[in-house]
Amino acid sequence: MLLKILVGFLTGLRALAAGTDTTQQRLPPPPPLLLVSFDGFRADYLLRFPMPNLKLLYSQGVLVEQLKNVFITKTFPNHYTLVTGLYAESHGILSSHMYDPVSHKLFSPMKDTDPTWWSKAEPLWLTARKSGYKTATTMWPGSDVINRTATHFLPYNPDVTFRERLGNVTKWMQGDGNEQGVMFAVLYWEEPDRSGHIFGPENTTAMGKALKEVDDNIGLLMLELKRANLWGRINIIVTSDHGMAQCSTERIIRLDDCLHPDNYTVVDLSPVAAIIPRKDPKAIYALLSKCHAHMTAYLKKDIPDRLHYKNNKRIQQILLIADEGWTILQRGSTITKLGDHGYDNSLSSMHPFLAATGPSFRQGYRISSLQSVDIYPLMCHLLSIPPQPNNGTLTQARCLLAAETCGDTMLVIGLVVGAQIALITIIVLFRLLRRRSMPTPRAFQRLEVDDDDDSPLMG
Ligand SMILES: *[C@@H]1O[C@H](CO)[C@@H](O)[C@H](O)[C@H]1NC(C)=O
Ligand SMILES: *[C@@H]1O[C@H](CO)[C@@H](O)[C@H](O)[C@H]1NC(C)=O
Ligand SMILES: *[C@@H]1O[C@H](CO)[C@@H](O)[C@H](O)[C@H]1NC(C)=O
Ligand SMILES: *[C@@H]1O[C@H](CO)[C@@H](O)[C@H](O)[C@H]1NC(C)=O
Ligand SMILES: CC(=O)N[C@H]1CO[C@H](CO)[C@@H](O)[C@@H]1O
Ligand SMILES: [Zn+2]
Repeated sequence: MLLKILVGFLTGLRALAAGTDTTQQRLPPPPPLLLVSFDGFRADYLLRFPMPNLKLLYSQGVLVEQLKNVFITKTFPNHYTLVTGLYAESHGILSSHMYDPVSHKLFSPMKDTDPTWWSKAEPLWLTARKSGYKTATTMWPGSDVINRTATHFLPYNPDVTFRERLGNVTKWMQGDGNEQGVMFAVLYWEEPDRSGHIFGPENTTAMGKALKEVDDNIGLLMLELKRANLWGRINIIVTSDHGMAQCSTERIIRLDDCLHPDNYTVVDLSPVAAIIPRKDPKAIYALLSKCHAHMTAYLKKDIPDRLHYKNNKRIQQILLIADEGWTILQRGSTITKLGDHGYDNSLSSMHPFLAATGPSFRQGYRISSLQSVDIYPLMCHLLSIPPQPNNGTLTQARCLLAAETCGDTMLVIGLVVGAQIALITIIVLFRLLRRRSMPTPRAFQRLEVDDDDDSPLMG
């Protein structure tokens, strides 16, 4: 603990020193940054499927095996977190379906361009623009919001192929004689989320096919960046918004079994339901909280702090959270997908991964986990842009960078060395004691046993 505090203190001092450095010298512009999201890329797909191109990419860079994302583990909240560093309650995009009790507006993925939904936070493509950089977006959730767009953008259209999105991004990053290249670009692709929902993550045949296509697209990305002479000159982060859990017709929660649907309005249904009670909220909550063993009901004020999903007017009075793999249904409807996400963000099935490569990253380095809110301060650091207020830190993400000596590595080395010194000291002491205490048979016996136990550790 003490060591950790000391390391933290030293890191802080170093950051301070670095801060004063930059104000004194005029540094060359940083390498441009490309952030790519393959929607719904569950972390363990990397272990289950070959992915040769992705492996080639991170063998020349870094890998974060699991990214702890934010609740709720849905597409819109998590994509906005990646570019703002904020929990959903703070950036205001709480789900893919929302109701705002003040403006009485409804939000859905097909009705998302009204800026009032997004204005609680500023995505990095806007902040970077304000810092004088050119920016570009292709289909990222929230990227075609009125008055909040990047320098260049493609409006959302699922029919535009990956190759076309990539072609546009590359062109914008390259620039030409008249136009300076963009400094920060984001690229979004709908797979493997789409296949994960239809077939379920456990369908190895179907997911193998979808992930082969994703990996081919990563190969295309590497080729295209090489062709454009950007590979090796720009930083690239490849990540995702959330994972995917297997659903089943055998894991259904029917709200109608507990309460007549006339008693409440549903804003969002599964796997996390946002409920507005029509009448007596206490009575309706009481019925819903006893409804099913695999569903937890919360009154807004009782939503656990660890979810960071409470302090926002767009969170409704009652929240229902289904257990992993369970589906909440209403009005006699049936299950339509074999895979879903949105569940508790402490579940590893909900976590995506992160891979990165480029001049600023270490080579052949991996860490087991990182918070997704930490990616935003990392990207600001890479671009030398002052971050907006956010919920992330650079403490752990710093370890991924080539120019950094990592506090955590030093801590681990320190602990290992410390433990070895302690072990050797104890063994030497026991040996000494054993010699001195020969006359007492009982102590001798006990020490014999201890000595045997120690020997494997010595070897
Ligand atoms: C966009 O910005 C313009 C100019 O500032 C403003 O007049 C307009 O109302 C804005 N549109 C929306 C939808 O906020
Ligand atoms: C950019 O995207 C459009 C579709 O929106 C496509 O028609 C065009 O070919 C793309 N440009 C490049 C250079 O790939
Ligand atoms: C897996 O998906 C394939 C389609 O790729 C389908 O034919 C097959 O029935 C699915 N298997 C299971 C167990 O659902
Ligand atoms: C997250 O960051 C925002 C902006 O700084 C802040 O208002 C909020 O309190 C933070 N949340 C937590 C849980 O620290
Ligand atoms: C608890 C509660 O308010 N239940 C009501 C739900 O709606 C049905 C039908 O409108 C009423 O009969 C219940 O009293
Ligand atoms: Zn998604």
